[in-house]
Amino acid sequence: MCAEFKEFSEKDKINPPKEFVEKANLKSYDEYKKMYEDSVKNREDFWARMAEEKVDWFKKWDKVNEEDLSKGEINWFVNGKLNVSYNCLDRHLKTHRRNKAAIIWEGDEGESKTYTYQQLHQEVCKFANVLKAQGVKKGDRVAIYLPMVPELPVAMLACARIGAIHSIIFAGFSPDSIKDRVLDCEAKVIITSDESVRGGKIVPLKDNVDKAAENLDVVEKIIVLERTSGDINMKEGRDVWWHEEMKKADDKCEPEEMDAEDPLFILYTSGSTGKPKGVLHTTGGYLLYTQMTTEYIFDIKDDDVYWCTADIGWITGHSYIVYGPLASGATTLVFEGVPTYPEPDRFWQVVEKYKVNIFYTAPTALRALKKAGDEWIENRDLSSLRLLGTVGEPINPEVWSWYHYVIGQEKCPIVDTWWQTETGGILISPIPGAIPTKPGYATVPFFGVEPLILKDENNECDTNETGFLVINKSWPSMLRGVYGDHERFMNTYLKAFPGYYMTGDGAFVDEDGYVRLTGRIDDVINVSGHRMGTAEVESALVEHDAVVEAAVVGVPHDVKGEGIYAYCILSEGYDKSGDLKKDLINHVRDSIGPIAKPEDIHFVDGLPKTRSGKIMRRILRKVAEGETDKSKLGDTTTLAEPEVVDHIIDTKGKF
Ligand code: 7RM
Repeated sequence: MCAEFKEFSEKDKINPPKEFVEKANLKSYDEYKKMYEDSVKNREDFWARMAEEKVDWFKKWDKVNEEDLSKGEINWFVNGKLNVSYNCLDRHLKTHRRNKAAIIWEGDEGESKTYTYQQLHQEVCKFANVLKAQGVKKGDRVAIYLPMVPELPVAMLACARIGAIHSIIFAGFSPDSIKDRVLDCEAKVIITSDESVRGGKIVPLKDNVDKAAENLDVVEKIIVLERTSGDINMKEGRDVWWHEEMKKADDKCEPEEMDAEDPLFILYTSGSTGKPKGVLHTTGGYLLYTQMTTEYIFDIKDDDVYWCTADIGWITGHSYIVYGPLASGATTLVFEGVPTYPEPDRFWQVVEKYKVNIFYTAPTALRALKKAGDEWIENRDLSSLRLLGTVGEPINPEVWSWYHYVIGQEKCPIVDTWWQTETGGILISPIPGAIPTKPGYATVPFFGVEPLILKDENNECDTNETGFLVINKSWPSMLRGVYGDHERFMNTYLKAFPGYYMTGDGAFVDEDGYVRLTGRIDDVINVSGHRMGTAEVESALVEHDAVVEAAVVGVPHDVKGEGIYAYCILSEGYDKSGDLKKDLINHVRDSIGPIAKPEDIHFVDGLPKTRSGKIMRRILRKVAEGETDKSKLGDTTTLAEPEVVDHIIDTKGKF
């Protein structure tokens, strides 16, 4: 059963509904344009004005911006002093927001809890004192491996309060992935819970941390939150209970005076090569930019309930569940569950329960829910919704139309927000109320952001011509580096196009000046909106004794967007079999986490390589998609052994 609606073509422009425009922050394209032009022409004045208006500073900056991208040096609000937790909490206590809900928590089984700004402030101050008592000092790294519970934002804000740098590890990651991250940033404390509950399933978080922390000298303390009361080991002298330490903690804790460029957090993200990189974000610019984008793009009003369905373990949760909304004084919903448990109407039931006004999710969730059928929506009251958002991957126009008609009832603008872990906040998105939308288009740059589409180092693309999306100059929430690896920072982002930040995405600009993203141009696969590096999955495969060489590509998947397809060459003595396939798939899951699980493994005797030894993934991708016609695989003349291509086509679907 599917509601009748006109499917938009990609050329259609949809004006924001009148009722929305009336109350919107920005009401016309001209207003946007004027402000945008000012933001790029008078860059420093613009940001100075915003920083003064939006953020509370202990001491004002000496200079707005100082940078040299050729050296990877980026400074915003030089010598300015502030504290992020002060801005997210304390300052609201002096206003009408003191008793407003800061966080509404909805548990996996429908339990719920609300924290007002005042209560949240108290919890954060207490936990900040717990951290201090465990020996955490300004500049120390704290790893956080928690489910989606209110204590997660409490832990983040407590770190920010005392100047510790948090590094959140998504609670779906394996012990090996935890270990890599904890070692890379040398975290001396890990915060976790006994177990997590998600979609009715229990995951042994503390066990995973125990495995990761075995023989890890850097880790001095593990703070354990009780979530399920499941059976776990507590190591004498190392492990302490969250609730016991909280009982002893004072609820007064002065916020540490931080420099605008002091690190706020490290978040690991996948790239085309090697292990995940520790993306480093700092204090002043990040806070200002996430707060401002929250206010303009989500257009939050004081009595709105705002819900971003991402996990806080990813950047979307950092910026748009915690820091942006709380700095704005909004009510932010933290949801522990999944879209389809116990039934595929879980999201809509939560929207109905809390009368959610602003709803921000990922195309992968929308595809799954659209597929489940509209009967799951028909009996739900979604009339509170005012604005819808999407993030994580390109949204196909059919899904966009469904979102617009079936979920938004034609009265909610859709903001398709493009950004990355590295950008800290949204760089390209419609401003609802001011920018007519177009299915599939992220549309226009946010204030102060100057995107360009390049053909090569010296040439820009023409209208409608796809090229490399780069950003001219920095913006306040740009990453400041790759933790502990300046060279990698330079090589990955700043060397390819000198003077510009390279995003790794392809895009074009159409005749309306609207940006449309076309996908990654590197070897990064986007699985359900999560980034997976091909190199990471390949190294997990070759870790297994049965595999000598592996090549991984992304294949289209109707729910996940892209799925992982792995070609493997087996070691001597191993036979191609269905059991071995299963073994390898499980091995990848155990070594990285469930999101990295390949859809299929294809055993081959050779891989298509150029004479210089580079794997031609283009060919592997096409064969994985089902192409059997050799003439449609493009140029294969540079291959060292062209016969390999026939072999790969012949063995598809077999062992
Ligand atoms: C926020 C986030 C970043 C990559 C990025 C893109 C893709 C994200 C969109 C999108 C098309 C969008 N951070 N991406 N948003 N592609 N339209 N609106 O997702 O670091 O995890 O991923 O995701 O390829 O480079 S991320």
